Amino acid sequence: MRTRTYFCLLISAILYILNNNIHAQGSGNAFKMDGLNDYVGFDNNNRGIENEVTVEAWIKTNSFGHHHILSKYDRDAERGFQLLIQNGKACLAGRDGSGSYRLSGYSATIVADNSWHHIAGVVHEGTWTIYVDGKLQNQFISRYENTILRSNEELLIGNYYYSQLGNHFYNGQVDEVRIWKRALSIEEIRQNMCQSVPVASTDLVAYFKFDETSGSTVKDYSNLSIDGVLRNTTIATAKVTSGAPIGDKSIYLYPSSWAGQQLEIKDEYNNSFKVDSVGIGSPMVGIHLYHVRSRPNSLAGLNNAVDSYYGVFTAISPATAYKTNYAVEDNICSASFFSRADNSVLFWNPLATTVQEGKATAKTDGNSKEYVVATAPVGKVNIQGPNYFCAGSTIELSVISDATPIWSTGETGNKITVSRGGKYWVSIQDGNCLLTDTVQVQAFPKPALSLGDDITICDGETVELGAPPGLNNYVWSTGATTSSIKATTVANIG
Ligand SMILES: [Ca+2]
Ligand SMILES: [Ca+2]
Repeated sequence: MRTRTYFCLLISAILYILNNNIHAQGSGNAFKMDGLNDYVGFDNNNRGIENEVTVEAWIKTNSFGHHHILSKYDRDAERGFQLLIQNGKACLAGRDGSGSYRLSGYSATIVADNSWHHIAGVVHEGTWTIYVDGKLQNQFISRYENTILRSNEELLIGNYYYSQLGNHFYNGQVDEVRIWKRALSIEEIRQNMCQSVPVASTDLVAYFKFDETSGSTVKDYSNLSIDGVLRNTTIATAKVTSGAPIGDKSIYLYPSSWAGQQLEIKDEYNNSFKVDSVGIGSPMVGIHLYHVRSRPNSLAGLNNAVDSYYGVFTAISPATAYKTNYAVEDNICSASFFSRADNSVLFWNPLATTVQEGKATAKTDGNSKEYVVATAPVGKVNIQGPNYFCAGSTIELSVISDATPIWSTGETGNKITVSRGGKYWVSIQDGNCLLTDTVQVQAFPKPALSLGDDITICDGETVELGAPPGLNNYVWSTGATTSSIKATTVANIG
């Protein structure tokens, strides 16, 4: 029994470690829908949506069919909205109570290219808009003033069902789906798309991370907490490691000119990760830099454990190239950049890294990627050993170093023996930095010590014996420690 208990504890510990290593970082997991019958169903709660809405999702698909990423659409009541893909292009559609079917129009960008894209649909004051990767793609201005989106139809992710039209299953991966009961501005969409948002964000009425690993319940992280159920598959089957570019914090640029533009994130230790020299790739429109404040889901390929990492997402299409720079608060002596395509790739590849003036730089192609930097900050070298000794004897000076120290005596090695006073220094090449330390060693002359000729005294007589005064310590054969003693008995004192 006891053996079995230990065995179970061991298995639990291993599972705990595996779960902690694999699922908590960056975008975590995503769900892969098979396009045949998989979808997530929710109840028909309207979630407080009235006359405006924002729906957003990260998707990865290569299917050009007619698929619905999300729907909350009551065809009979003629209210609600759908986020869909047709012919590889994204669109927000729905009805607003007017009797007309509204479409934002299809995105110019083909989103079914097997890359991760952020899709956002917004209804605001009767205008239906579709964004891809933070860029406005198409828009329909209805000028209808009484827009009502309220719908008591079930929310579905990965499907739209209507009795007369059947199902429209989504075929591909989906992650980080959010619904807001408010129209987000383009700046808000860009600000939020590459970072997780606080679960208590105002007007956030549905938030699905798809990080579950078992069962069939799909957790709603919004304050409403209206969970869903994965249908016609299991989470164990549907879950994949997500490659969506999502960090804990992100910043972005969508400039009219790229000249001189840069993005910089500083971590809690004031270390800086910077992207600059962004080459212009047509039709690249924006770039996001995100920081994940936890250990990556895999350390394979790295030469060191790291506790955070960074990612770059290039909107719509890659730039031609860009540079990543890393500076720690102290200078860097040596550094290696590593990159991987995204969170779903469990191996890091080294990048050619330059270290100059305490800063590490790697030039990289213009693709979306994740990065870690393994660095060695400027070390310190300290010569250890006494700084004085008696002439005629020797002392040892030493340093602790993995690299080879070079001493002022020309010797190499971690210690030297010194028999003369003077100035000694050591230098150690640590990556790009030369570390040095200096000590001044003093050799004291040996004091002359003599008690003179032997003296004979009679019983009862006393004689004072003295050593030279002013020395640091004295020890007599009697145990006395003063500079002079009074001898009263016959003894061979010195
Ligand atoms: Ca996720
Ligand atoms: Ca299925």
